[in-house]
Amino acid sequence: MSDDVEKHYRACHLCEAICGVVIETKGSEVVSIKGDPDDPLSRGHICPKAVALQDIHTDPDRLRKPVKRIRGAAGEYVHEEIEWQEALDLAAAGLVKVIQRDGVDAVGVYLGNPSVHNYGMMTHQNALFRHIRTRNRFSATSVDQLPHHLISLWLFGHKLLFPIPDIDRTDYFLMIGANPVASNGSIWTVPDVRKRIKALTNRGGKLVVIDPRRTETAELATEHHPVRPGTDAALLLAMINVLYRDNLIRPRALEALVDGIAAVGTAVADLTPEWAAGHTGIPADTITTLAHDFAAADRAICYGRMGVSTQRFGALCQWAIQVINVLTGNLDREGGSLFTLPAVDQVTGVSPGGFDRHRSRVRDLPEFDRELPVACMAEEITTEGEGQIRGLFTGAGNPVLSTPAGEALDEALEQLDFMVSLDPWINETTRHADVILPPTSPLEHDHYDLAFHVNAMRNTARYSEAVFPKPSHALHDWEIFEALGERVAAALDLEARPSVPPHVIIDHGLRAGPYGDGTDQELTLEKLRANPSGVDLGPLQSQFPQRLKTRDQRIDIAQGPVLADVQRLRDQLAETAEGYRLIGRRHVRDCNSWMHNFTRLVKGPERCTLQVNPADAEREGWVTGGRVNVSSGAGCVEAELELTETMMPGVVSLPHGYGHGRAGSQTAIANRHAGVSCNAITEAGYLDELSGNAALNGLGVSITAV
Ligand SMILES: Nc1nc2c(c(=O)[nH]1)N[C@H]1C(S)=C(S)[C@@H](COP(=O)(O)OP(=O)(O)OC[C@H]3O[C@@H](n4cnc5c(=O)[nH]c(N)nc54)[C@H](O)[C@@H]3O)O[C@H]1N2
Ligand SMILES: Nc1nc2c(c(=O)[nH]1)N[C@H]1C(S)=C(S)[C@@H](COP(=O)(O)OP(=O)(O)OC[C@H]3O[C@@H](n4cnc5c(=O)[nH]c(N)nc54)[C@H](O)[C@@H]3O)O[C@H]1N2
Ligand code: SF4
Ligand SMILES: [Mo]
Repeated sequence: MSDDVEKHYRACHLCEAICGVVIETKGSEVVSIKGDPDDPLSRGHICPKAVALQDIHTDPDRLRKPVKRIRGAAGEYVHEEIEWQEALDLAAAGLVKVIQRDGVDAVGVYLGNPSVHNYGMMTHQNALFRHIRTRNRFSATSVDQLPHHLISLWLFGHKLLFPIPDIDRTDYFLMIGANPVASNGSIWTVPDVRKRIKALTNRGGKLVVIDPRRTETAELATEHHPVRPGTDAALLLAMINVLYRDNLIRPRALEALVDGIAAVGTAVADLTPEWAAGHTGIPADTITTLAHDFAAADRAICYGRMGVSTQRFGALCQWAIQVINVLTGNLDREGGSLFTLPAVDQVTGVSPGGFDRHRSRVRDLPEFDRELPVACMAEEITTEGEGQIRGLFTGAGNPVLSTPAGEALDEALEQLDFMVSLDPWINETTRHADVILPPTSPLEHDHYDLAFHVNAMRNTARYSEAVFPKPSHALHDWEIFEALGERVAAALDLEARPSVPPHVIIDHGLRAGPYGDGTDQELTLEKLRANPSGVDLGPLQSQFPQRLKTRDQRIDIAQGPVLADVQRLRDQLAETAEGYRLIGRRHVRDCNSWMHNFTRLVKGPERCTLQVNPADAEREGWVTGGRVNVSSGAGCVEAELELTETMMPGVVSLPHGYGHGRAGSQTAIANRHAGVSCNAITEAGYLDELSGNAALNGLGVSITAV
């Protein structure tokens, strides 16, 4: 390694914005991390989290070698370093023992969010999982975007066909339950969203935000309407009602492609703005105006994210959002929402997904894409009987903090016969593992955004070389999958297929893709290597009907299961709601549960506070800094109060991803900023019953002063 300052072009993989960065290094040190102005997508933008690329790499708590769990002197569990051979043998043997005794379904698998930010985990997970075809697969999808996948499958024929907001060319943007100014965008890769929002409002366009909290995004909006958590489906269906009632159905070019328009009109005929106003807290004339303004805009976008996905009517909301886009002719249209055409095209490469082909053993919840809702993972571990989970593999996930009723899961993990985790840290989840296999740091492996080019507001492609060489005696995530797969296959007498490294798969994907061999661009890995800031493939374009993957290349909006769910909405909204409604919150300097171990990201005022509206506080006698117990059917946490006008009365907000400081976890800084886990009070039984997605927002909680 030379001692000169070297420049490396790389993607920041920490969130979906996938910003291009320029990293300067000297020897083995990072000297600086800056935005890459030549990146055609991010145009130089970065957020305060980009420095974590360095902090992850240098964190002394990050495991450099595998560890196994043993009993310490006082009988407590401790993790001790072991060599790779021993670790891989132990991990494979532990899984094999469970399979040989109880069958493959006795092995559970949970994959967390960073597994889609790390392309080697995507390309190589099947090197292991093809030998463990368990029904008990789980992932962060069912505490997140499951409703988006389900609705994309039903309407467009593929789980990855997401309509992407074309913010740069729109006139009217209706944003529901999303806070991209803090999250940097989700299922919408949109680096520098603040600048793009300002450009929209500067050119006279509108941004209308529907959110129980006046968020950082709402502050930039032309309108903000607070909504009672969990009631957005009523708002959206009432808007659709107005479109029919006032003769505003105008599908434009979609007219020839869409079925079910009359049936949808019938289904919403009694769902008036007056009905919705009573549930949502948004006045009926405002709902009417929202529908009229949307229909009147030349180019409009309806988009909704976490807030309307992880709630009781997640799938119904995501359906209604796309139906509004369809009925007003704003889908597959510039300035509306469009599908991407990524250079490595997963829509043609991976399965479209499927729903309800089997169900969970204990609670009878439907699978999606061969995964069960993670809200039922704990009970599948603790309930005896055939198919009970006895061994668990977790990769890049922290379900103890990130899934509902996390404390019950925390206890359940102790009941397993064997657990192995693929993870760089000993945290709230991995502390239960018998063996932890730590991969190389992000700067030690190459990178291609297999997942997020699929969701990007512009078609680009970029490949980043590793910044630092792989240390000797270290393995990449994909190599660990492969090494485990070989061992499991050998023990079970199965065939382990030889594989090629992830970058070779990308090269094949590029050549076979829409800008590959025989096209003007002739994209190859070589060409991306020569353009480390990325290659621009142009703005999103209309692609109907050829991009649709439905059998008849048409869109049927009258989906039976969704229309049937409207009755559940009527029934459940009619139930009286007690207590305060709990919602979450994201801060620009965190990322789920795993960015609290870096001083630069956690410094400043305490962030794990319960935000409440001052009017509620006055009535209850609460003050900022006071402490309260927040409880639900799942449990109780003690939190510090923060009074803020930004909260809707009757609603309280607690961020997720906290609750550190548990015995055995080795994240020194996070443990000093422990906070409490929001998912200690979310309930495993509180679900979007249509999709199986967890309803993390909208739960009724009671609050008492400590
Ligand atoms: N800084 C930071 N960035 C992140 C992450 C992070 O943890 N920190 N996580 C990343 C991940 S994994 C994801 S999935 C994305 C999420 O990206 P976003 O969805 O944009 O982010 P959230 O902050 O979860 O926004 C959800 C919004 O919904 C609101 N909300 C809650 N309940 C309701 C409701 O019932 N109705 C309505 N209309 N709104 C509601 C909340 O107040 C919140 O403003 O962010 C990603 N980016
Ligand atoms: N109440 C509530 N709960 C929520 C949410 C909410 O808004 N409210 N948001 C939900 C959402 S959107 C999501 S996506 C989930 C996230 O849920 P999870 O994915 O389960 O949790 P993370 O906190 O993202 O944990 C990531 C784990 O991956 C590890 N890791 C990081 N990088 C790598 C890598 O390159 N390789 C490997 N092998 N491991 C790595 C980290 O050490 C950490 O253990 O949480 C969900 N939970
Ligand atoms: S917005 Fe921040 S965390 Fe997200 S990719 Fe860009 S620099 Fe990284
Ligand atoms: Mo997420």
